[in-house]
Amino acid sequence: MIFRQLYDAVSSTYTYLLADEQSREALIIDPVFEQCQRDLALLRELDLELKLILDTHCHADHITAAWLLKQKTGASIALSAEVGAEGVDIPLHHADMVGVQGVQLEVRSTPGHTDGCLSFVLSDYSMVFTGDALLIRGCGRSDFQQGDPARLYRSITEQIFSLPDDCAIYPAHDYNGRTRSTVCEEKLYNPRVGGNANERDFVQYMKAMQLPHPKKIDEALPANLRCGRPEDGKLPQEPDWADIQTNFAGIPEVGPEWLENHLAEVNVLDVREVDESGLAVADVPNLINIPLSELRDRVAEIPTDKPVITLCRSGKRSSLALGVLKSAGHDKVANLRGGLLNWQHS
Ligand SMILES: N[C@@H](CCC(=O)N[C@@H](CS)C(=O)NCC(=O)O)C(=O)O
Ligand SMILES: [Fe+2]
Repeated sequence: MIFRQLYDAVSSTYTYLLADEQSREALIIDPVFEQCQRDLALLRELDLELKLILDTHCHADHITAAWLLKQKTGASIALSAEVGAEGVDIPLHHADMVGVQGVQLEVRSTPGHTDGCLSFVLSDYSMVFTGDALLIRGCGRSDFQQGDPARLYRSITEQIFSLPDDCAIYPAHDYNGRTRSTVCEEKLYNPRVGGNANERDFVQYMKAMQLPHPKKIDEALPANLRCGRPEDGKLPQEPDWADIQTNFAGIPEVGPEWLENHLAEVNVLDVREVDESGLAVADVPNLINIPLSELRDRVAEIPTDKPVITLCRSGKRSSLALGVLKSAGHDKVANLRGGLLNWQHS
């Protein structure tokens, strides 16, 4: 199985990508709206087809990318039926099996943080995605959104601690950079529910906690009840001056075909050194040659009348030039994917 744990630093959310090596079908758990492009880039680069989008619950601290990813890929959205959200394709219930070809998850109802919290257990019981029911050495709060500490205690002890000791725990958040735990570890060391804690100990602990409400709660809850569809139903704005694909490294790129067809509308910045021979770019209008090593000092020479496409031999160095251009105030910039090696200019 292909497995990736992705992180959104703004909301401290983990997003998980699971896919089958043979069928190339993928599912994603708890995607974040603002990270949609990142997730699409990874799917593209790993040659995977997104078929299923799951949320562990109706999040209070960030907006899900479920709707947005569905618009981009056609994948189905699965969420607890309990949430009653609009736009769900597969309403989930306790004990359901859900997944894609080669990756199946058992659905376990684990309420207490919210009513509709689910944990997803990989069919071989090697991994569990606990959402906010159980966090690493912590757990989701139970002071709003139908939170109920006694219910949460039972969810954790009955539905998660009943899994094999070596089952790996992957939560929806970690606020300290911890990435995974195991059932055994949390049974022993979770400071709220581990060791010999009983339900009463746990409930008293949870009731004594005082946390500020999540900063984005007023925006996130209504949006997540629409699976992340914006109120106006419009897709977020993307650059319209070029056919840009941002890769998983975060670099905005255009393909050689797009460049060939739009040469008159852009300035082309070749950042190769003067002594580099071969791969000449003849007859390119608006061509500027500034070696990367001189770019910081000479960036003012680049006209600001048009977007800038950067290039070099392989398209690697030229991607670094984008940052220099942006710092100098150029906002429409992109790299030529694969560089001159990938461009047969005619
Ligand atoms: N500072 C964060 C707080 C987020 C928060 O409250 N997270 C919930 C999950 S939706 C939680 O249960 N946190 C547990 C904790 O902070 O111990 C924010 O403003 O978004
Ligand atoms: Fe949550």
